Amino acid sequence: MPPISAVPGLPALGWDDGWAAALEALGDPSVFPARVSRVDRGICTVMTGAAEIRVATERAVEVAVGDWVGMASPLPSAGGARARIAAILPRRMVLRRQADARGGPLQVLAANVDTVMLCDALGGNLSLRHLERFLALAWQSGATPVVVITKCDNVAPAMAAEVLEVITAVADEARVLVVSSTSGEGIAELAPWLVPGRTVALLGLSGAGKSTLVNVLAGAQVLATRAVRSDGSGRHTTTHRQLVVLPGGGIVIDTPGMRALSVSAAREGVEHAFGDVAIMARDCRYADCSHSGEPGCALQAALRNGHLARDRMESWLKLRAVSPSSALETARRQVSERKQRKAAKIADRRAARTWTGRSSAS
Ligand SMILES: Nc1nc2c(ncn2[C@@H]2O[C@H](COP(=O)(O)OP(=O)(O)OP(=O)(O)O)[C@@H](O)[C@H]2O)c(=O)[nH]1
Ligand SMILES: [Mg+2]
Ligand SMILES: [Zn+2]
Repeated sequence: MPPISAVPGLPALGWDDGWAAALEALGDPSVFPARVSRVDRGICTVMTGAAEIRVATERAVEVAVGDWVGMASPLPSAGGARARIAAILPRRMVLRRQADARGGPLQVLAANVDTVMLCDALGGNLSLRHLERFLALAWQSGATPVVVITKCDNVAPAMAAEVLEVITAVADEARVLVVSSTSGEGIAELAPWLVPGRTVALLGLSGAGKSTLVNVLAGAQVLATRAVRSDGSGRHTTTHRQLVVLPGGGIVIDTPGMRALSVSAAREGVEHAFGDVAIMARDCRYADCSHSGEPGCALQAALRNGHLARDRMESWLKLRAVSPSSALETARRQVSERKQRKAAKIADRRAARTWTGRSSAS
């Protein structure tokens, strides 16, 4: 296999004035910048713009693929080999997920990502539920999600069009594209996100075709790929996250296919992915409605009159249940509840007054 990326120069890696200022703020002019392209246990690969070097990592500093780091100058005689990570520049964003559904520790997937491409394969194990969770993860991170339905050569065009329609409805504001790495169909439509200096992370189940897509974009076999099993499930071919600089500009991060889909979905992220359900829930009589049988529950009403599918409501509830309920979140909710109660009281009083007014007038 050829090297992952030719020496690309700092701007092609996403270096800009903001990062330069962050580096300067470290106050050590001998420190030089590099971007982390791969992390392994105890060691990582960084790109300096002039070279790709392997450096040891200390357990205390948790670097992520996509991080910009300040490197302590090596001795000139060491030829870069002894360079060491002096600091991680403050991250603009992090993509994280919960390692398990019961709310385990948050795992950092990548840092400083502009776009998250959620890959799901046609003719494979494409699942709306998974997609919704990935969307929640992406919205929560602050990156722009784009849904990429892969392997469209696997199905008839009419089928692909139908899936596109359904997924577009689920994806809310996120763009949905249909591509094939085999036929090349739709690949050109990815161009708006693959621009010099911008970083795209590919996420999705194992076997979705993420690494194959990167190879097509890179125009070379830079990453290993492997056929899926007969049941359509992947073989977890990719085992580490890898940042690749594309020859045409643009930076992509390939990630290992996910197993556990539990997502650290901040409430905001969840509500973005389930916009319609969240909007319906605003009509519940009680602000803290659990939607499990309270009087005046808008979701239960929507279920009864067929405006909401039960499985969609259940996955929405499940996602909310795994949301980290931060103190801030709780406080915000309490304030909004108090406001609502106050508004209701005022409305009640006003209604009572109007009513008495009317009755005395008649
Ligand atoms: N028919 C068809 N097969 C594809 C396409 N893209 C990928 N594949 C095949 O799907 C299989 C899995 O592709 P990978 O790229 O390894 O999938 P991945 O998402 O990287 O999987 P993990 O690394 O396990 O997460 C391989 O056999 C690919 O050749 C496509 O557009 N059409
Ligand atoms: Mg892969
Ligand atoms: Zn309710």
